[in-house]
Amino acid sequence: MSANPDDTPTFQSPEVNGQVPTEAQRALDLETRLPLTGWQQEVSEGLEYGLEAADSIRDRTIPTFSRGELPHYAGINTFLKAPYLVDVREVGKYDVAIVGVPHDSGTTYRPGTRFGPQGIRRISALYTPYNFELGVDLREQITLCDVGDIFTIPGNNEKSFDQISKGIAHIFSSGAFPIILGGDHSIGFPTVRGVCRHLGDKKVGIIHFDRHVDTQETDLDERMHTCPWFHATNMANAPAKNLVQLGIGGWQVPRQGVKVCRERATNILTVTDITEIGLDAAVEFALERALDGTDCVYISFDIDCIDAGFVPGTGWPEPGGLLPREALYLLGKIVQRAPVCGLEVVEVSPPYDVSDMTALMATRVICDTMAHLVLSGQLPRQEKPAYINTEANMHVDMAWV
Ligand SMILES: [Mn+2]
Repeated sequence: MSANPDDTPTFQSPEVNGQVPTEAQRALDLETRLPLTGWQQEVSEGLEYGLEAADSIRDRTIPTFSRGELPHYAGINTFLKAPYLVDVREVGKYDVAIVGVPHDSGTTYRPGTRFGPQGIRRISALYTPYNFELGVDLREQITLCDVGDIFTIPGNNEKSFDQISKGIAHIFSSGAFPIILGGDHSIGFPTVRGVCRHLGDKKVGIIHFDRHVDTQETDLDERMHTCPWFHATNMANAPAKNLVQLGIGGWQVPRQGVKVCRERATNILTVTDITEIGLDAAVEFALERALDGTDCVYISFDIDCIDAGFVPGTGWPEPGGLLPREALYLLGKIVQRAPVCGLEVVEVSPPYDVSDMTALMATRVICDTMAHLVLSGQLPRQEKPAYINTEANMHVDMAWV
């Protein structure tokens, strides 16, 4: 081998059976194994309900009225253009249910997350149901519905919390995997309360991606978006020792919340911790602690865990957060190895967004989670997970005034 004259390192690709064993090569192979049944059904329904195209259209899979994925800029935007489920009593027939929680009365600085569900649904129209590297096609592999939004009560956190807990309990107990589009982070308490109502004596660990601890009892005299984990970890089904907080740090962490983290011994990693111990070690840290004595894991993903430069459309942007690919790597590895019982993505505020990029990041988090649930065999649902108790216990949380 002759030396490179200008000292530029030369890349030598290792070959196995004449092929370069890259992720890209693997992805090319994986695609051949995916069926096209769902796509063919979408085409035939499109032609039936949307009429065959005008005579000049050569591609005869195209209907006159757009009735599916294509074109991406057309149509009525549910999440990923999934069917809108009018009768929520039917939700248990689906593997995954998307639900919006348009609530921002818990916001203490920039409002606007009440438009989060709409913003996420709108930009989700950009996505296909297929991911190249993962070799997953959601249209072919799971059933997905969008149940629309919870009827929240503007200006009243407590009444909204009661609505949210009732709605999430309904979806969770049906067996459909709940994916919640926030909304500010105050909804983290009532969403987890909805799950806990149907856990019986089982327990849930919470993995919380955020720049903020969100553990103080009250903020501005109410249970605001800085407070969900104080109240969630008061429930016996959601012990504080199983709360894992990833990406915490900066100039917006209230000292009264820090005191609660110390007292309750929650499990915190800063961005520096994560980058210094490495992403795989951070995944081990999270799984070990969230799964210690619990039966399932709930993921609460605050979009502001990612560096503010990537997610300007949020309530309390804080520079110095995770890079998108770091956050997606952590999330993917965690979902692959934990029994996940639900996901919420919160703090997307479209009025402050730029080019829909914050809402797009939320869409990415949701689609990646679904794909990793497929790859780990958690979806499609074979049967209702054993940690779900059909009976509702309405007394999982203590009275609070
Ligand atoms: Mn936050």
